[in-house]
Amino acid sequence: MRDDEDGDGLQGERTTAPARVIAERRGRWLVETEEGDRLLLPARGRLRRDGVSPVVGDRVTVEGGATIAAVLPRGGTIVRRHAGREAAGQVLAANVDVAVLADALPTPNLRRLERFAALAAAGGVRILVVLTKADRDPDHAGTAARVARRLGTPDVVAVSSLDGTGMDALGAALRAGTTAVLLGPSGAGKSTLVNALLGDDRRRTAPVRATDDRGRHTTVGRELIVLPSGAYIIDTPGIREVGMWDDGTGAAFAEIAALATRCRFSDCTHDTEPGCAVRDAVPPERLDSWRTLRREEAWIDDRRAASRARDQWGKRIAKARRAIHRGEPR
Ligand SMILES: Nc1nc2c(ncn2[C@@H]2O[C@H](COP(=O)(O)OP(=O)(O)OP(=O)(O)O)[C@@H](O)[C@H]2O)c(=O)[nH]1
Ligand SMILES: [Mg+2]
Ligand SMILES: [Zn+2]
Repeated sequence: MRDDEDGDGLQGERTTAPARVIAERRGRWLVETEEGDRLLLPARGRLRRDGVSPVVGDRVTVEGGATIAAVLPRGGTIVRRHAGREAAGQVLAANVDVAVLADALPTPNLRRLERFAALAAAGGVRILVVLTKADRDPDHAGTAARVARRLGTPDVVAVSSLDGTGMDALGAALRAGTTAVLLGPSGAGKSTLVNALLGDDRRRTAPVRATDDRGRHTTVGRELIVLPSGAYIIDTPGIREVGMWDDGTGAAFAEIAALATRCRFSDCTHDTEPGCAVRDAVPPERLDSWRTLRREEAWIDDRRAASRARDQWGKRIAKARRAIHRGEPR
């Protein structure tokens, strides 16, 4: 904390204190102060207008114990394309050190994991793939190894909240002070995992549908939970589909970027060009995922650029109108 943010010494001024956002509840935010007090507070209108509404994980300053006055600069973020709005990003969680990508054994969805990995990379967040329900897959170690190879990361663990498989490895990855966010589809067992880490049944969980193994969207809001180890974990509602926002494929598919430097053409698309160093070295499904995500990133880049241009244009028109009103020469 900077000295000037500590209002304690300034008599007569309203005091400001640092706090962390735990959850959002109907336009208010549950924050925890450094003293461990929990307050449900509104945020200043300015914050919300400027598009920096607090999100779970944010570090904020609270003024007079009554309002969130500022959101401090964010570290790692998870940002997805807004599901309803045109060319808008939605910050799901802030100040995240590690994204725990949860997907259930015996058939984790590799494409979804690759997409979440790119989303995390875009926000500067490292990943830990957690394959849940290991008790349902006798070859969970083999599956984990396959996933690790495909995603090009050593950080894959198979866990079971039921029989305790892999829970030590997961616990060790969540050190005191670390903030993790759980990302994965409904029914993957995210909340069950949080309960197992907590050692109690605080988070509500529900059985998946027997017909198709899908979850019932049991968790409805994001919430930051303090684990006994001193790590923080953000439980989230299941997301099956998520749109890219910032570019993350460069980092999430680092092996492709590295190989591409040896392609004959610098703008090689690794498709049919001669002298391509990528095409035969990367599994076709992996290259396919990369292509899909790259295309999506390029598309959203265009949309964002167009939206910025429209904003600029709108501002110029508004300015010209004001000038006319005042009778100024144009
Ligand atoms: N066999 C087995 N079942 C599990 C395991 N972990 C969770 N489940 C079951 O999976 C179902 C869904 O678990 P939840 O924890 O509610 O799933 P979730 O990912 O939080 O789902 P949402 O909140 O809807 O996103 C429950 O019936 C759990 O008992 C596990 O390790 N093994
Ligand atoms: Mg849940
Ligand atoms: Zn190539």
